[in-house]
Amino acid sequence: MNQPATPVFPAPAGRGARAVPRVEAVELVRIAMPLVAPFRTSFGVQTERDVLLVHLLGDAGEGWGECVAMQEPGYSSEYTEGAQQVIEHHLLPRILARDRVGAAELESALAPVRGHRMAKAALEMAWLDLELRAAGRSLAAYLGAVRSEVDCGVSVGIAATTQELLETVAGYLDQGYRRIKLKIEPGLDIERVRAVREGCGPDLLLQVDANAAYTLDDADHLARLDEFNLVLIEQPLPEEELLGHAKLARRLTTPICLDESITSAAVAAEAIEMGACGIVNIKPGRVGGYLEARRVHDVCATRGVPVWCGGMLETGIGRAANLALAALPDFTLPGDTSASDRYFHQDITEPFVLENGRLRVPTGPGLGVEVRRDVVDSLTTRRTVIRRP
Ligand code: OSB
Ligand code: MG
Repeated sequence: MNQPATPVFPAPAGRGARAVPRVEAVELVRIAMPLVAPFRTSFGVQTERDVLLVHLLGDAGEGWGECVAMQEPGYSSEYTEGAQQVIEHHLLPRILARDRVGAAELESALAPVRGHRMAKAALEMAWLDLELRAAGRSLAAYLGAVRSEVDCGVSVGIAATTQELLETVAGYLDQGYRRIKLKIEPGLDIERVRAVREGCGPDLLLQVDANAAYTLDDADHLARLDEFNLVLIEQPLPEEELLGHAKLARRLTTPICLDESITSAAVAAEAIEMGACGIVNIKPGRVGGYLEARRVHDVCATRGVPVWCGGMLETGIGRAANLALAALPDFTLPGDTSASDRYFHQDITEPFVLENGRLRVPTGPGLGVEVRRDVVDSLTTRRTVIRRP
């Protein structure tokens, strides 16, 4: 930890041909993980995560990755079954046709396939884990982490009643979460936010996430949120509407943070230049992987735009990697990196436990977590093995 950030991405080991492990087979494991409570957003209700895991079996050990796509294409156009299809039929064939492909070479190898960033990111995560484990190096050190623990917030779904929302928020604050994010949608916004602000006091770090549920015609309505001194409003308008966000930003005092819209470092640079956002939520799956996420971080840091680490209801695998990323210098706001028990009764790695409102950044080789194979097996709904041709 506390290593200087590396300016470019070197091969993790860099000593001879053995530095890059050879992948002999890829196991795609689909698991069904029940959530501790239904999670309602403006795009739907989730009661269970349908997760695609990528397990690499190499000549020098194993590697695990997690695909953050949801079962339904409601957050973005990607979804679990589609990601599995594109991984099996379009992405893996391009990699397994080669002898040894390093994690840093994946992006160029997969560039002929447009989009499908969550699918690509899942492979990159597994490749980084495999390679960094073999090299005895942590993902946090590789990415340039500067802290050993990160401040945690929690994303609170749309509740059935205001009373229920207040109880849920109070429970999270008791656990020590340092920031509350409320999911909102038209009609369940102003009064919900008012109730939480009045119930929790002026010092609570409070923000909202609309998941693209509004239009620019709602500008006057959204300006009513300004009186609540929110840290930010996340993704009020549809993904493609960068100019719309820039226009909206001029009508609000609450800073706009983009999530869905930020699909790459290049888009982040454009959005910032247009004035579409003053804060960026970084999700590695959404931008195609941890290396691109690091570039988004760098683009924002250079332009004085704070970032925070978003979440996609990840298992311990993706959570471990997100914590490594959140340890980079420009992650100055608490993220949606909550403890395992906020999502699942039983995680598939050692659980992440909140300590004084923070989670520890894993320091072990690779992602730094051990996958509990017995738990994975007990949750498995489908298993596909792809061997090199
Ligand atoms: O928009 O940030 C979002 C969960 C699934 C899909 C999109 C989002 C979210 C969350 C929860 O807000 C983040 C988390 O706790 O993992
Ligand atoms: Mg969001």
